[in-house]
Amino acid sequence: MGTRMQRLPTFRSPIRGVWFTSVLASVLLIVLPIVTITGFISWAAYGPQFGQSMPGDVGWLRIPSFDWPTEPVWLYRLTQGLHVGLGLVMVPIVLAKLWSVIPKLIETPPVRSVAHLLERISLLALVGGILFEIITGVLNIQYDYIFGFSFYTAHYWGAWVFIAGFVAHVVLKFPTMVTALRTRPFLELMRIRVADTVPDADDESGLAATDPTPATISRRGALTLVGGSALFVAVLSVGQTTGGVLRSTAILLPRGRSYGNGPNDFQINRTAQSAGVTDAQTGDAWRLTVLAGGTEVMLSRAQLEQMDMHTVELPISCVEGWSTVQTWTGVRLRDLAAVAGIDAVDTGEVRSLEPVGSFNRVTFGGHQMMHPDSLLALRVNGADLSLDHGYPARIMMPAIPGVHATKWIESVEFFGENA
Ligand SMILES: Nc1nc2c(c(=O)[nH]1)N[C@H]1C(S)=C(S)[C@@H](COP(=O)(O)O)O[C@H]1N2
Ligand SMILES: [Mo]
Repeated sequence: MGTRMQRLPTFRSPIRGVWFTSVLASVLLIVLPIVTITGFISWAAYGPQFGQSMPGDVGWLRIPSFDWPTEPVWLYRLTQGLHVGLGLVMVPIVLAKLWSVIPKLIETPPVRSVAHLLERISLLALVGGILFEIITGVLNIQYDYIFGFSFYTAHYWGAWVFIAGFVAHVVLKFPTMVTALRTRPFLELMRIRVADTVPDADDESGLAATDPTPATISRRGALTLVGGSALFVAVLSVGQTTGGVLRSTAILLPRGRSYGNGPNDFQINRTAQSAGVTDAQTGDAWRLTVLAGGTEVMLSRAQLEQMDMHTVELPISCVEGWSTVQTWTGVRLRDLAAVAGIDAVDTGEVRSLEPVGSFNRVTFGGHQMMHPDSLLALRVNGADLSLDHGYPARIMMPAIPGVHATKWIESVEFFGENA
């Protein structure tokens, strides 16, 4: 007993223990892989094979690239909604889990053996990694690029640090978690009232308070509090996807709170003015340049309006977590390919009038360019696009990340065999 660490008063809650930690761990064991995998999916959706994922050069930590599908149209809306949404919802659970293991995190002596040192390093990667990912992720959806470094690069490498810590931790602790949940019946522990709440007698995890104070909350109360906080975060975020009256309640993802009017009343990511796109460029003098091989065709907006019009409902699914479904009308990109005299398209590149920025040009796969719902959109909800939503023309394609729905299109180029 002599070397037994004396616990600080804050670590004397009787609900602490391997069961409480394991319940939280079992939730995170499901949520964290979903958040992680959907994050990498987002990286893949940007098109690493076209050199436009961020970060671009990731060495051997590159996940296999594949053609990002066009179906279902809500695919990116789902994966990125899960990434940002669950990423926010898990925050109270992560904090509760950290609270429950604090005695372990600051245990003394900090290192007892080589095995223990490795475990400590994995914990550092795990805790440091997840906090870093949460902080950078939340800052990115809250503010415009406030980092002194690339958010994408930091968030990508931070994810790998987290994964290393997470995998090591799961390997080391999974049996403990399973045993804790198996040997202690969930409902029985949930039924214990505040007055009867004491640490489990047989808790050898080092997590339980050795010198507990009288309980001020039951295990059920604490888990309800954590679950309620997670639910509260979910309620505060859902307006980013539903729109309508809930829009003003979505206070956790407030980046770019600017909206258009009438049929154009939905979130504007970046206004024409801030993108440096002028009235002169988008006025009567505007021409769309369609390129394929040696062919170059210039089309005015009036000429585009003479072509076959198609109307389709498609979402804008922003990487920052908001999304909105609108009804778009315009010319099919495949019809533009035909105008330029090409029918077998390998890839295509669209370019914006916007002079700078990481996505003033985007490359798409042939399957995306030639999809019947892939449009050079001229109108939204029956009205002309507003300048801020991309007038005179923007890209709308099924299942793409919102960032690729390029506004103020200047040219569309097709690459393929007969081009
Ligand atoms: N030229 C250009 N196109 C752009 C952007 C931009 O900044 N410049 N932002 C993109 C991003 S990140 C999103 S989410 C959508 C948002 O479209 P909206 O502003 O019409 O809602 O446009 C995309 N197209
Ligand atoms: Mo976006």
